Amino acid sequence: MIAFTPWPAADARRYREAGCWLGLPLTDILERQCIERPDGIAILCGERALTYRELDTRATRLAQALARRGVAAGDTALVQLPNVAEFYIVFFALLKMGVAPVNALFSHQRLELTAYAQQLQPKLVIGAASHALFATGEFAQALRAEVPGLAHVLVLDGAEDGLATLMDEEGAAVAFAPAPADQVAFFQLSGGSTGTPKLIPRTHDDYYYSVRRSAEICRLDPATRFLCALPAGHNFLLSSPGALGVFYAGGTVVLAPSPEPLGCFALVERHGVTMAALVPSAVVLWLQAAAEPARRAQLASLRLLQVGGASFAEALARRVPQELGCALQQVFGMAEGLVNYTRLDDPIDKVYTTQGRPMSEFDEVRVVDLDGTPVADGVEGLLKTRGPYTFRGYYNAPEHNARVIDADGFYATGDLVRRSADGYLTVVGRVKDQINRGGEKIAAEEVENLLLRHPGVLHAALISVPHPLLGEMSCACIVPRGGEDGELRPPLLRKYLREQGVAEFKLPDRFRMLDKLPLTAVGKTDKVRLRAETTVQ
Ligand code: J2J
Repeated sequence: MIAFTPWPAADARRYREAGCWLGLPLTDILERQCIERPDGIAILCGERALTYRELDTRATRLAQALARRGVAAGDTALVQLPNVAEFYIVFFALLKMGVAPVNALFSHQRLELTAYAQQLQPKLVIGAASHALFATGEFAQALRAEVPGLAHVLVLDGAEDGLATLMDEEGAAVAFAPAPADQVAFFQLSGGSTGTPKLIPRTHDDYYYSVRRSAEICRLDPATRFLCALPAGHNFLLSSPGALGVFYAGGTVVLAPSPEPLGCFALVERHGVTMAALVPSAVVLWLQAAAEPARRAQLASLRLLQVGGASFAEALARRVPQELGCALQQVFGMAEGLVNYTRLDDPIDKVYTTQGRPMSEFDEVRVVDLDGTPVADGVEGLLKTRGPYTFRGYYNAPEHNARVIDADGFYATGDLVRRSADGYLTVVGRVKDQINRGGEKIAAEEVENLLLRHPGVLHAALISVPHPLLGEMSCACIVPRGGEDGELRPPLLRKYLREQGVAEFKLPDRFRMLDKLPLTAVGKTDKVRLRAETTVQ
């Protein structure tokens, strides 16, 4: 079994007795639909439609093919797939056999995937030939050096050892079972604020609860047609209520490669999409596109737009119902657990001005000052939380866990919020060293460490600066080692970072050369001052 920090026994008992934890694996979601509506359409992907039965059959076949090759319960897998039906087939296949995957984002590159592989030591890697990393066998070969136990690399649409072959393989049936419900089902990705990307173990029990509760809050039913236009593996799109919530309700997931409005609007019209989930920067693009009446008309079936992942300006929120013709729901969540929703019957001003309240009555929220003392309602403070679907520790990261999980098991989210008397949260900022670039999270330290490897860089600090569309973008403040250096021109620095294999969205949008970095009293880089002094056009 995979090691993780469990909930204390008393809490676990409470969550079970209250019916939060049912003792069922996530694969129950699929099994239910195979009985209730096997011919219902689970997934629409390009020209392909997959019924629940087909989804289940393909997942089972893949699981058997993998089991015949020695992949077994307790193993882990590193998966990187774009928004295609195979994402869910693979996910369920692995869960069925007790193999815990981590779903890397498609935008991730060599550095991120290698970091995940080093931590998880996967038996199996699944990628797509449409990604440069898996277009040739080179990266797979390099991974094998890092991961001695890596036995199989499967590439979707690849030349050999294709995933498709395995999903179609006939052979002797092999017995397998999901991990026990109170054990790790899979790993979520942390947005991160440290040098190394962290992994979040999620159990069947805790994740399934968040999925059911989310589906209930969003009133999903078999008629729901959900547009998944952000990365399918992201917690928002998987569980808030995301595709798993939609499958739980017997609805249909419509896959889109990106939130780009023209493609999405066509899918909404073609498939009668009723619900979509977006980050704020994508909403801006949708609003622009919908200004044209013919385009707006394409959205006629859309009833609910969920917006989350980054701060959503009230002025934009107010435009959604009017200009897109659907209800708005704000979602403030995190892969570590806690998810807040505005409710569908909330007074409209709450929907415009808050990021909702916790989904569960068992979510515990503390808003505290820098000393950890609770602040009064309405006063800005740090958000800490624990509950039936909030993790108790990152995978294999005791030192970091000691910093972010307190003695009572509360997770310090790093978000600055205000809580109203009725429990609604408004996100006002953050204390974690992270840049939220249109919903994509960048751990400043990770990029700083890469910059510091450059021979011409003495000091580096990555900060956020405002961006009209993304909300924030990143600016690297650099102290050169030896005065003006042609090697430090932005295109060269970006090239340098790219060559190190980091995801494109982490490349600094701006660079600023400084003689020295401002320091705080304790000698750390004073990022507050740095941000205040940095103006970008
Ligand atoms: C401001 N900041 C927000 C919001 C997340 C649902 C929705 C989003 C995520 C997600 C998720 C925000 N307003 N509405 O997992 O299930 C910032 C906060 C938070 C961090 C978490 C879900 N919604 N944020 O975004 O793990 O800073 O999850 O702590 O990617 O995003 O990022 P992530």
